[in-house]
Amino acid sequence: MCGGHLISVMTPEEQDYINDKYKEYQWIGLNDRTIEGDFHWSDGNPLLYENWNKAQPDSYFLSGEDCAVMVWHDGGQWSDVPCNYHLSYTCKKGVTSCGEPPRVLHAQVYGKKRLRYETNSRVRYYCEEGFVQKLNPVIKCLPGGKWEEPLTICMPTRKSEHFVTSETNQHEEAAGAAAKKASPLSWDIKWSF
Ligand SMILES: [Ca+2]
Repeated sequence: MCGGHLISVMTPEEQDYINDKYKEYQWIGLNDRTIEGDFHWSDGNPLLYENWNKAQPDSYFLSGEDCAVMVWHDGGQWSDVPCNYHLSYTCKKGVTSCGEPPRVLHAQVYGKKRLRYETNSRVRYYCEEGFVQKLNPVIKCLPGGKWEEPLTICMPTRKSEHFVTSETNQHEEAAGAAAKKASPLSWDIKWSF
C-alpha cells in the first residue's frame, strides 16, 4: 500500500509517538482476517503490546470487524472496525534489507535472485536433482539486514550417515550463534493522509 506495511505498534513509546504526531483516526496493521479473534500484525511482528479501548475488540458489526484503528481522541486506544472504512493510515518501513540469501550446499532458491530483500521477506530452498531435502527450507530476512541461518540440508539420495551427522551439528551451532547476534529494530516512520 505504501512501500511498507501498516504500522505495528510494539511499545507504549511508539504508540504515543504516532498518536501525538498526527491527530486523526488511522489504520494500524493489526487484524484478525485469518482467524477471527486472533489479532496479528501485518508486518509479521509478534504481538508484544496491546492498547485496546475498553470493551474492544468487540466485532460489533455482523459483517465483521477484522481491522484495527487508532482512535486519536481516546488517547490513541484501538478499536476493531470493518476493514472497508476510509481512514488515514501510517506505515512503517524497514530501513534495512538483506542481500543474497546464504548458499546452501546443493540447494537453490525459488524465484528470481534479487540483490536486495525487504525485511521479513522469506525465501525457500530446494535441492538439486539427486538430493533430498531435510529440515526447514524457509529462511527470513531479519530486521538488521541478516538472513536467518538456513537449517535445511540436501542429502544425496544415496544414504551416507557420516554426512548427515556432521551437517546437522554444524547447522545447529550456526543457528545458535545467529540468534545471539540479533540486532535491535530500526524503523523509518512514514506519514500519509
Ligand atoms: Ca469494534
